[in-house]
Amino acid sequence: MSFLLPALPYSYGALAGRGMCQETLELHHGKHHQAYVSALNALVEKNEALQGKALEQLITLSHGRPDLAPVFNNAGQHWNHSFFWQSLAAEQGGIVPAALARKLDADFGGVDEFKAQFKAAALGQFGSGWAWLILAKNGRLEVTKTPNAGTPLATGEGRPLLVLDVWEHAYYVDFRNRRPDFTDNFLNRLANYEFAAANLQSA
Ligand code: MN3
Repeated sequence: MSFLLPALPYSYGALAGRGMCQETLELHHGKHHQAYVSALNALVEKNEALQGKALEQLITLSHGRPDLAPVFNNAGQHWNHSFFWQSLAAEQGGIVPAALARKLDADFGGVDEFKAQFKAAALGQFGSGWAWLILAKNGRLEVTKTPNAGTPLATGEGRPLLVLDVWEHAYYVDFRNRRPDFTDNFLNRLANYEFAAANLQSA
């Protein structure tokens, strides 16, 4: 059994009016994400010990193993991108549900303070990577960042609630080199805080 590229939960053009054009999604989902899935399938096919494992298992077993770095990179990228598509709202983005807003108030001192920390993480990630809102093991919401294909699933630092891809391929078509504008646009117009709230609810 091989891994499949998940369909986007919206059309390629659905986010065009909110800072993520059709070309970005066609390239990012149809080319970049597909390439990670195809590479992962090829690696698993060549290594019997990896066969029949769930994606999350492949991530945890390959984490920190230099001999399995390509497996970690492609499995992590597949998981992170699948989670990222859901972190973008199909219609109205950037609206924080009341229950999540209360938790953000409690743990960050307010929604704006959360956004400031998230933006600092997104900009502070040198080179490629990801910015995350997670539910940490101590029960508090935290912002974190991971390089390249890194994911909180591997580090065990908490449960992912929302993610932003800060690889250049995520924003270069729409924002050129302006990662700060891309991040603001995500936080205020694209982020699916309903998805984050549902993840928090089920945690
Ligand atoms: Mn990407």
